[in-house]
Amino acid sequence: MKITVLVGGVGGARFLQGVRELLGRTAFPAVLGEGSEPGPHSVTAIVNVGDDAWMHGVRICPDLDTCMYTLGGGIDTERGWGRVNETWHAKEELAAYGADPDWFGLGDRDLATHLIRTQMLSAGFALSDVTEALCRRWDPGVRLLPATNDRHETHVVVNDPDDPDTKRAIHFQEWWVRHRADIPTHGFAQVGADDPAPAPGVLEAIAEADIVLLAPSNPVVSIGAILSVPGIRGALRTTAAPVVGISPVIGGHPLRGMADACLDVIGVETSAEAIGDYYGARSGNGILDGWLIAPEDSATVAGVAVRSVPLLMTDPPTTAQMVRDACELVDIDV
Ligand code: FO1
Repeated sequence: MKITVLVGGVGGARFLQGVRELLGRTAFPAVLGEGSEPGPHSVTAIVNVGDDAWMHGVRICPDLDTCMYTLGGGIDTERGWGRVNETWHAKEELAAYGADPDWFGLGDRDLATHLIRTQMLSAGFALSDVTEALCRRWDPGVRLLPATNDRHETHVVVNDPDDPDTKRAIHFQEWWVRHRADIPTHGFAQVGADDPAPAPGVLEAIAEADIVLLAPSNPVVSIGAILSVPGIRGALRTTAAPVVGISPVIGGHPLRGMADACLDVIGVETSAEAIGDYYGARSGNGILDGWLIAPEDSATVAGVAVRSVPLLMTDPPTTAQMVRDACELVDIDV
């Protein structure tokens, strides 16, 4: 069976743990760890790169790294990002030099990942090649594909903190980490390459899947940023595979992260129904066939089969049940 999952950061990584729990380690040679036997199934994660940023001269890919570290056992589970047993000496030394930004948590162990990635990118390797190389160490057991190899950063239009009468765009990381989304915000825009293309394998992973899942990630800056890569939305609308989304809210609230702040910016209510409508039905001009919502919520989405199941990802077996529920909803045997 082939499952393709669109994922962002923390929620997406947790969800992938459930997919791997259900289907086993994936047979892609590049991600097979020493001695791990290929299973009969394959799992491909199409990972958001809108959070990616250049900082202190290195390229940081938060969602790819969160998925890689989480599935590889290196994540700090408290923070949900970065490495466990981390130290912050480089960050402290950079701050001592007055180097900006001083608000971003650049960990010493994490820095090694960014140095390797930056060296490989500088040598001309594509981000998908870099990710495959890094995954040889971490052995996530699923294939991690960047949505695009091109620069396609999420920037945020805000009131200029120094001059409220003017607007300016800041990088998503500054909005998210420095300001905690707590400044007047007008919108999001993707910044980078003029014509970003899906990374190699992305469109095929959507077209050849038995089922495509939208992880319970941020609908705007994670799933939305993936959908903004030309070609991906069209591939979702035309694939023979059913497309099932998992609601990122429980009781009308996101578990963590600031999906509600992002949804407010684009004028979408933070509810399972409004997010389902935002994604829309494939029979309309949207991308969903199915929509899993939590028992605490209710939703009617025209043209979309809605089912209410527990959505709290407390551990991989529980999350695996959510994946089974998604498959059952669209009559896919797993
Ligand atoms: N999130 C924070 O809230 N504070 C940080 O200092 C921070 C540093 C950081 C470093 C590397 C990395 O891969 C992720 C990091 N994140 C941090 C998370 C990052 O902002 C993600 O983009 C968000 O969590 C959204 O997925």
